[in-house]
Amino acid sequence: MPLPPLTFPDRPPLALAPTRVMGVLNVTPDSFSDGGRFVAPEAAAAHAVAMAREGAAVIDVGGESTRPGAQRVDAAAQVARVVPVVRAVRGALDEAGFDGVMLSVDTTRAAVAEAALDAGASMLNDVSAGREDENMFALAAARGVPIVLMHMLGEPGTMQDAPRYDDVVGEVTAFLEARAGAAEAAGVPASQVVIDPGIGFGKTVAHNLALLHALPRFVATGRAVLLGASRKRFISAVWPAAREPADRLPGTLAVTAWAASAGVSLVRVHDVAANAQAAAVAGRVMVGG
Ligand code: HH2
Repeated sequence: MPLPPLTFPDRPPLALAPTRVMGVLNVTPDSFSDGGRFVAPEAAAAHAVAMAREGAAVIDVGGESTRPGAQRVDAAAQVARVVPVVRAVRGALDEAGFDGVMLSVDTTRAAVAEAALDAGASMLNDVSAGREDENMFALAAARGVPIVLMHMLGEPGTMQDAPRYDDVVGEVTAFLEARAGAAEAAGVPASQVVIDPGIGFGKTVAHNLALLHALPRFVATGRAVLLGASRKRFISAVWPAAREPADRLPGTLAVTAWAASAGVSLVRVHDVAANAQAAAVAGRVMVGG
């Protein structure tokens, strides 16, 4: 039975349970996993509809890769990539009866976010948590849309150069609480703020595993939590045979099942059908019925 559409009601974020799936749609030439495959709006729209059929509640469209060492993409180039795709995807989803599936835009630039909202997006995903563009929170507040705030140590270009923490879970929690507070101070309701520990963003394998272990602590903050672990490199550190991103689905599913048991609201993934099934079964096992 399909889950009802994802909503961000004006009540405690934990009302987002059970865990929903956000499907990744990168319109970039260089993303680590799906780079170059969905740049054309028609290809992007077909893939988005397929992900909606597979159970995605949100489709996350991004025009800038944030993989370690990636080159930055300016706002105008992101708008040129993202806007035609958002428009085509929104139209195709509505036509296929998936008007309840949300589109989010993965950007740190308010100009890109605003253009995407105008084209049919209804959620923001900011991996800089509002630090790169001070207009991001005001935009989320003015448009009444949810915003994901992610932790990153440093910048994509250099973030994997020997990241250091004294207490990774404590520091990431404190950062996210401070950024969520800044968003609220700018007028974003608490129910519209989603926090994300930022797996792989300025973290060693040990840091990533500690953060994943601590997912219940992030959920216990009372905020909605998003997790992006799909096909990421720490999986191949645990299981070296999973060398390429496409080899890492079983490890991804293990994390998704754990995240669903821990009460995470959204998992951002490349393989929607498999992750939706894993999240649904783990969630039902967790509640015992
Ligand atoms: N991870 C990536 C991109 N955006 N956003 C959030 N909120 N959380 C994440 O963990 C996250 C994210 C990296 O994955 P991907 O989009 O597949 O790759 P690339 O950055 O190379 O486009």
